[in-house]
Amino acid sequence: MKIGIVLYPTYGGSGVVATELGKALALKGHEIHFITYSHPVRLGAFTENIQYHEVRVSDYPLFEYEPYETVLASKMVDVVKHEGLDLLHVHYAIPHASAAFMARQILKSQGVFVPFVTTLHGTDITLVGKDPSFEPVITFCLNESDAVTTVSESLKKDTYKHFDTSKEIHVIPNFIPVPEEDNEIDLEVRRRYAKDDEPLLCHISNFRKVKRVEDVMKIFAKVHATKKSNLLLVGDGPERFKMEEMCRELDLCDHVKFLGKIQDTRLVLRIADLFLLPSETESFGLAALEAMAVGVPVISSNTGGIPEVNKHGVSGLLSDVGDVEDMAKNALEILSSKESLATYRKNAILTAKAFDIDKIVSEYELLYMQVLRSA
Ligand code: GMT
Repeated sequence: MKIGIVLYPTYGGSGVVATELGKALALKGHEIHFITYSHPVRLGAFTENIQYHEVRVSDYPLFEYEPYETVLASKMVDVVKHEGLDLLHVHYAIPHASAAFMARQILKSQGVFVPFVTTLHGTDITLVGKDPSFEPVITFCLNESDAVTTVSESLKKDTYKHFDTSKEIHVIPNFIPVPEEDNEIDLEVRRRYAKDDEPLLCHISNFRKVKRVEDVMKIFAKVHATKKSNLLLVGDGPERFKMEEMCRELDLCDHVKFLGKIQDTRLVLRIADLFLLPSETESFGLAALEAMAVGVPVISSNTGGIPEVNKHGVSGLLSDVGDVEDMAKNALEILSSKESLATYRKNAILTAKAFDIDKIVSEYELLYMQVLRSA
């Protein structure tokens, strides 16, 4: 198939999933065309079966706001026509699904039919989508999509709750390549951040409010007060400055490192003992799955789609949102002995295997074929 994938190219989970999906489909022989405004961070360069089409918005002085959606729709029309695409797959409802609708209508008027699949990732529905000013556009786009997918059962429920749609929603979860090689910890790298007998905790996110990064620091402070530990913080975003202040106020800076944005987060995860994800809401929690895949148990909140990924007492432990006391207690429980940590590590990998890339990518292929058959 020739597939156009429309995505946000930045560090967010939706962009990561869309890029990894495209790369996996390209490996299976499909021709993939990424359409977005800058080179997707996870794309890499010069890969067989992959082309990247940049959407460029001109900063004409008349425009106070650049009309990205319009330029994106025009780019989709162009790529579908000239590359002969069979299907468009848009990740994130706004503005990708509405631009896809417009592109499909323009192409129809020219005698070309191209269906589009919309994948909802979470914040497009749970945060942005709940802003009433977006509601009519999102509802319309869901109803007009040729197929809609969500990344968890929880997000599917939220979508039906917040939007007036009876459209069938297919749940296709996030995925991960689970490495076959053993997850031996690189002690030399680990020793840069922790002594051998000190636990190394880790959090990776875009430091937005929804991630409750202040809870990460609070949990860490409590764990550290009982058992000398260290914390690695990966990523950047609006809450980072506050976190740096908090770290100084709590006098934890000797044990906390802000690493900033790192492209291959597996390198950090592979030296960690625990992953912290205390989010306010999370449609899936790809970061938790990435940790589990390399054998890092997860201390998380029990909100949204997280319980579908992090299994309580198996791959980690879950608590109510904001209950940092319980999360710290849980962290100490997993770290209480080498045997306990080793069991959680092993079970985290086994749990992650249910989300193996090969299985999930086939689910998308089946859906594409179904859409093309009924088009
Ligand atoms: O919250 C983020 O990290 C970014 C956001 C996005 O849309 O890029 O992530 C959402 O999509 C991911 C991929 O499907 C999910 O794993 C995340 O749980 C989801 N984030 C939220 O729901 C807050």
